[in-house]
Amino acid sequence: MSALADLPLVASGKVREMYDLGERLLMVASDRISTYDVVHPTPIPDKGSVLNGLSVFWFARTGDLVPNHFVSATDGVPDEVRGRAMTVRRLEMVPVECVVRGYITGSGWKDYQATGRVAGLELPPGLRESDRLPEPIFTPSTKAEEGHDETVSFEDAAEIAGDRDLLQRLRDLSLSLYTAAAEHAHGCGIVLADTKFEFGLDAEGVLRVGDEVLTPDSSRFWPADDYEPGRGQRSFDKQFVRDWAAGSGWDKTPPAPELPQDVVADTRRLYVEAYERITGEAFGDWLARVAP
Ligand code: PZK
Repeated sequence: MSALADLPLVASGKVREMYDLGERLLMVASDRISTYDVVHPTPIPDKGSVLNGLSVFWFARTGDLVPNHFVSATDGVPDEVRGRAMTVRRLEMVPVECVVRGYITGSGWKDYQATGRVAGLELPPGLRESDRLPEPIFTPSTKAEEGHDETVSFEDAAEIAGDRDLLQRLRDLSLSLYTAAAEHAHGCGIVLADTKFEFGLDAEGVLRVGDEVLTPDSSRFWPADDYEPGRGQRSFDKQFVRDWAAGSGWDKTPPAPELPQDVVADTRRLYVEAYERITGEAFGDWLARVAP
């Protein structure tokens, strides 16, 4: 098996990396955590394995609904990153972020308060922060040059994708994936408030969902037993980090501070709990299943 250090790095994000395996790509999730878009110097042990395990679970569970890029969590994965990596098919990515919102929060709540609309879609009057929407909405966004993604209308996204029919298919696939996942998560005591997908075309022209899917880094997970509209909700995974950061005096600009060991331990426990509630599998069984 090749060592990670010998593989060409093709892309890196704040908390993950992608390597060239020739015909396939290797996606590696790290244990790094960010709050307010800034990465902390302290890792959360097992976070990468939880996120990768969740993506693998959802790819398997939704593969008959929407084809995806997943190939293997074992074959071609270097020993040193087993658990937190997968091999995937190469895709030609569509440069549109496919956001689905089932609840009104974050930038969607800001836009709604200012205009009564999100992504050009008129929403009913009188919604409270975190309210469930009458039905899930597709609110595409584009990678802004700097900083945050910018929400755009369906028509603007169609223009960016260069193909209105393609964007219609992306919307339908995104809504199907979100609806199936939100229903499953609800049965596990987790509200899947919103999520983001990225799609691409494979060598045969088949449209597939790529990236990571339905993880706490690409979605908002809320504990269902705390859910109460009219206020912001606690994050399932980052509540301890955000609570600690709020009381720490950190002004949310880089560099992010080291996290205390009790915050690390509590946060690790929440990630593992999210994995176990959603998959119904002991987290240790996932690691054993992919161990070299
Ligand atoms: C691809 N990214 C985002 C950035 C990451 C991921 N299947 C694919 N084929 C070709 N390109 C990509 C994918 C996927 N998924 C994804 N950029 C390119 C990205 C940084 C780190 F792990």
